[in-house]
Amino acid sequence: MKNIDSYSHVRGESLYLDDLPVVQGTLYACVFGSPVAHGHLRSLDLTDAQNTPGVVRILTAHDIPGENQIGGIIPDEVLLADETVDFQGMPIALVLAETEEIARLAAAKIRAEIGPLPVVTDPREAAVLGHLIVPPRTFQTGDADAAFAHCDSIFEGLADSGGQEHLYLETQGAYAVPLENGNIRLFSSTQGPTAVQRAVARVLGVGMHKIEIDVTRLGGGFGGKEDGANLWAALVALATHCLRRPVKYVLHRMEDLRMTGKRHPYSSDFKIGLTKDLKIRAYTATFYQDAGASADLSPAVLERSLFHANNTYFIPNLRVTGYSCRTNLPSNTAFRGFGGPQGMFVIESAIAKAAEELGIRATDIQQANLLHEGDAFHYGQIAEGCEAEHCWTDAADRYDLPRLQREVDAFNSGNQHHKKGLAVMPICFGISFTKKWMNQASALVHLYTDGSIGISTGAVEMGQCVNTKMVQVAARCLSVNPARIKIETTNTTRIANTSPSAASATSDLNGKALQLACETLMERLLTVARGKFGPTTSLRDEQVYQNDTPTGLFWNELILEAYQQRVNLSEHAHYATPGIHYDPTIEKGHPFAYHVYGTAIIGVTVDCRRGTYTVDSVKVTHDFGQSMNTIVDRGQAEGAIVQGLGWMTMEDLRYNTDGRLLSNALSNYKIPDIYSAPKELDIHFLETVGSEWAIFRSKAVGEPPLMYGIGAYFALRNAVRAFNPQAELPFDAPMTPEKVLLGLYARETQPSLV
Ligand code: LUZ
Ligand code: MOS
Repeated sequence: MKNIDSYSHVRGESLYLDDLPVVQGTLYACVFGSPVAHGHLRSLDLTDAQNTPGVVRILTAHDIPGENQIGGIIPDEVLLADETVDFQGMPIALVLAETEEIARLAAAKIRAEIGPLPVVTDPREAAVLGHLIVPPRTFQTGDADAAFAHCDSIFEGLADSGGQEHLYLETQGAYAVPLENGNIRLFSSTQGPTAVQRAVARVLGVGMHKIEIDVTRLGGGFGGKEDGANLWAALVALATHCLRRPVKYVLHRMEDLRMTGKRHPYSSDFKIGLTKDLKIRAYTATFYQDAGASADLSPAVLERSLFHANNTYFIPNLRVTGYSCRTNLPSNTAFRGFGGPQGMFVIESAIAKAAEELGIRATDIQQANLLHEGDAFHYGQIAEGCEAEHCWTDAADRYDLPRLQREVDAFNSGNQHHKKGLAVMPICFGISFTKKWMNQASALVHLYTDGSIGISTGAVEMGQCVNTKMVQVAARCLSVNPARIKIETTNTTRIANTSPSAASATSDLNGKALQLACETLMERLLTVARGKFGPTTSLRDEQVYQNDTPTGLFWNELILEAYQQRVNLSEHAHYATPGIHYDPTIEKGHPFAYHVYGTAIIGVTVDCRRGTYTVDSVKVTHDFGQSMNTIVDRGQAEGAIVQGLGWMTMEDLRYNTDGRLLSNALSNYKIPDIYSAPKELDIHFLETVGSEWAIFRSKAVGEPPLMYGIGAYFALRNAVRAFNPQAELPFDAPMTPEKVLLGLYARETQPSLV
């Protein structure tokens, strides 16, 4: 089944936040953000801004009736700065005007007097100063220190990975409309409608029941709108509360780039110990996470880095520690992979370092250490339905890895100015929110008397086609034509207490809830049908069957019959993932419903005169389980791979030491376009049974394939080393063409340049 939105997308008729018709009297908001990254807010001069014709009001922290606080995990994030400013762009005041242009013009006229404080932009520096968001956490198994003594070789090093801008096509925004009795209806571009509802209620000092959040769809989220949407929604809601007028704010791209948090940059230390037969006997790592100015989701992101520190390898003695470091940058936040990719980059760096020093291929170490069925992860969970080796061998055989390696070697001996590199990237990603309580969802189904169907779930459509999958679930469970089904907007009055659409788990959680609701309705309908035709009656393809004989009683008539018998034709169902648990006091448990596995082989070619490169091919064997929609799942995998490649190769997020974003526009922050996408992208759907905790055994797909992109970093490294075997390259992603060029000529030509 194709994306149910494709028709309206292509015609430009799909409604995003900025397409919603605005109500008469709507005001437009614009934030005045801090011009400096850290300081005491002494005074504000609003006079010129206030005197601008068309400006209705300017709000500051003093106008907040409830709590000036939107921090989710830790209350360390004010809505509007009051005493200090903690990052450049931090909202200080909100201008409300008759037009968007006037609001922006007036915001530019605000002056703030700010007493400077020291600016920290480096997580290791923050750690030394003791600026931690939460106390450090350590996950361990076995005894790494003792095990190093029994290793035949030990390698240590540093591995840094950069941040990443979400670059959702649709920027952040919200639109609040006042209702009667102080109630507010709020349209938000959010992955987490309930998170927005909670933040707004808190800031306004009202009950959550007075705030209704409605979401049609998002033009992308990628994690940036899991918590990141709360701020903008709370700002417009505050304005609507104060002025009793509708208020809208959709960020301009450059505002969004400057003021919103991104993927967390990490700086890490590692130490890896191997035996002669290349088994990883011991591994330790310390992660310094750049959390930015407030906690946001950083501790949870760090937790996932610790969970995925072993990637897909069995390591009997492992100790990993994570520091979440407070810096003066916009608060970094969820981003597809949620810390997993950062943790995996470090172990892959450690393996690459070991391979380089031992003069062997990294694949020899990778393959020797793959997880097997029944192995314990360092957090105690046992690998069940483990497809790590299955994926590896399928990819190696299917794409003939030895031949690919020979071809690269042959090319490199025959070419001086171009070098090829190859890397294999196996992945393993745990599916479930690592906070147990977040693993729940609900769904509401109405069967209307004409046989049409309305479904609501807590899932937010953000381009991942979850709505298509929800229609598939309902159509399959009710055995009806999908054309009968309308999927409603995601709305907190229909579906309360939603978890954000995140963690790759949206289809699983909401799909299972929807399945339960449909199954209950089906039982009720069958009871009606059996009353007519006896106990062997069934319902399929919109018709009632007696044994295997069609009865001629169709769906529409059955629904009407049920209605006339006063049967309840609506059902609300709730699903909570069974079997998961975790004890943070010992850092052990069974946090994930299941794991997703896969292996990618990545090939690149470097132009050794320019440092530029192309990704020639990405060849993948991926464990989708029993995919319920191969078109959608392939699209998710392709998109994630290209996004992962971007993070590892070209997306160079830079702040200066004053905390100012230098890569502040699409002219200086480059993401992959069609020319930098792999020339060849093969994805093989491995045949597996899937997991019973996945909806229809169709495994979660949103995040896991992003981590294949990590392979591109190591493929490039191999190509550079083919040209310059002496190059001592730091593990410092992204591998931009500039870094490639410096690596190609490290040592050899540097003296002659001086
Ligand atoms: N969000 C979250 C996530 O709140 N918890 C998670 O474990 C998670 N994992 C991946 C992506 N988003
Ligand atoms: Mo996410 S990183 O919002 O699944």
